[in-house]
Amino acid sequence: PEQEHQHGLAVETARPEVIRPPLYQVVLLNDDYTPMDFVVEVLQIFFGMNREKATQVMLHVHTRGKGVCGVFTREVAETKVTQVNEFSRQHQHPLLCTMEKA
Ligand code: TYC
Repeated sequence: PEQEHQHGLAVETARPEVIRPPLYQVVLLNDDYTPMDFVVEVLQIFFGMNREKATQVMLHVHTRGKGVCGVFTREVAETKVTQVNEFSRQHQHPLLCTMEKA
């Protein structure tokens, strides 16, 4: 009852509905073998980061064990994870990318 009618009756007012899809964090995991330069490349290629930002995120993952590369809808996040993991395997690196509900 957001609006009172002149005759005292409560009238429901329709409001435009905003539907927010569930979001997922794409997460990069640290390992002991993947070269730092390769991780920086991955972050630039697949997450559109510049070299400076990619280096920051790589160092965060290196020191903290994992880090968020970006937040996306489910299908986009799934595609990023698959692309990063396939790219890493193609280059014989064990780098792992996963997703978590935000
Ligand atoms: N720990 C790796 C090294 O010392 C670098 C690295 C950073 C690996 C981030 C994975 O997601 C990663 N070469």
